[in-house]
Amino acid sequence: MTRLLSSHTLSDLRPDVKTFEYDLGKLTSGIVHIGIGAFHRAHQAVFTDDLLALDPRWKITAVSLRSPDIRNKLQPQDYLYSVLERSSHEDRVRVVGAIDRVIVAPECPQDVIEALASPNTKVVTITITEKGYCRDSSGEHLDINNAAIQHDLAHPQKPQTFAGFIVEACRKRKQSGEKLTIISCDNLPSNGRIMRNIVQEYAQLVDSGLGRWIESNVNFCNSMVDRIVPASTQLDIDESANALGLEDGCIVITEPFRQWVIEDNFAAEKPAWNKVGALFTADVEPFENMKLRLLNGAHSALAYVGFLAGYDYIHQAIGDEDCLKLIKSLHQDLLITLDDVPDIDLTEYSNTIIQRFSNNKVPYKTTQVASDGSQKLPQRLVKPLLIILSRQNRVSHPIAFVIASWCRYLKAVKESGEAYTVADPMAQQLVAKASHKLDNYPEHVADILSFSGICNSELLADQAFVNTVARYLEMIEKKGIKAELASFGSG
Ligand code: CS2
Repeated sequence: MTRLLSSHTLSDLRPDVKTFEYDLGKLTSGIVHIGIGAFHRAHQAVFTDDLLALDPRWKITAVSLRSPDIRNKLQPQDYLYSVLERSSHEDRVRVVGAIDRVIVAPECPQDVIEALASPNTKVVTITITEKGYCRDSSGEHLDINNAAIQHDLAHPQKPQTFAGFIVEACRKRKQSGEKLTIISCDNLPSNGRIMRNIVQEYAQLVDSGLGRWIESNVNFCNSMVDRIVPASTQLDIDESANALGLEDGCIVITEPFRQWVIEDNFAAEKPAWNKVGALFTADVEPFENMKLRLLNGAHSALAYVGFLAGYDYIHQAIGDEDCLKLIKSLHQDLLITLDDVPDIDLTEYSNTIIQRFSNNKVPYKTTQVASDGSQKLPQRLVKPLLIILSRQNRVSHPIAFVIASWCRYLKAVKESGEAYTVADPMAQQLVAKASHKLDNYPEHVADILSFSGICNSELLADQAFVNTVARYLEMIEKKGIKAELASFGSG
């Protein structure tokens, strides 16, 4: 039987597996990461693993805000795991030793507060997904009616949200006077600025003096993160032994590409991630907009359209000529909305994204990208649609087509009649609205879009926009998505 990856079995690794270039015993923790999913393990933890070879002070104390699964798998492996980078011509595998331990927040919330409050912790990184920010409908501020926020206000010593944890930790940091830097790594524009709003607004509700301390002592950095990392499957785990020579219950499969652009706004010490491939810059916004629209916007498009057209994976969807045509036309429109980005040719960037989506060695489920549409679509596609509307006084057809596909997707039934689950914080209500047959398509579309909050009232008052989405939805329902997609752009 294959042995389990751990610090005692490293000598069993296949010779081509890259291992860490530092002494595991000599590392100290300097970072707390909240949200230890596959993305963190393949992204920030890999940058940090490279950095540890140059500077041993930055081992990561990871926190899972919900499930104990990853901790249960990593603990018997001494928190070691592997990252398998796959492209059409090559597989490369490495073992990462950057994680010190994993705290499961619901089991011991005080340990999370202690880790965040520790003077050794200089930097906190977060990947808590769009919905983890607990934003209100403006997308920028705290939703005080959010159930988890209400819980934290009532039980400050047993928080569930990032804001709840960080504010309690800052109460302790205030005593030691230790400054802190928080880096947001979620797919939101100005993610650090939004998190600062959320934390400040929450702190004001709890203790305004503490709020003032946070304002002067905690810095929030925007950051743009990029790497395609599908959720790991049991098959990946079963096959880990082939790549490693050892079994790894936490292996992550990813593409070779990775990018991290971080706002250079640190409160105190700064891990030198720039020495291992990250970019520090004064202004992350152009990078964020580029990535959120050209990559994530196109990803969402392929997720809804591709899924409805019968594709389980993104690489299958982009392999369909008509989907590809739609994505190219979407990219043309999205490019209009972007400013220049330092040292990046945006057309070349768009082409690279199509190649990355085509990587069938890193199969990414359309349903994974399709999740949480109400949280993702505003920044990925609605914002650019608004920019095109104001600059060129026209509705972007590829974006309208994708929004119509999302409305169709929300019905939770395939064209074949087979049912599926829609994952979204508003799933129940959205599915009910999308399934409720209205004869008048424009009214139906306006009903879904206004309830979901993805469009503001000004956009909903734009009849040309609502009618365009409504016409696409009607055609998708009457002709079927494949036929409507085939005729897209020809009329
Ligand atoms: C994807 C992203 O699931 C999704 O919504 O669009 O996770 C995407 O794979 C990453 O942002 C790539 O960096």
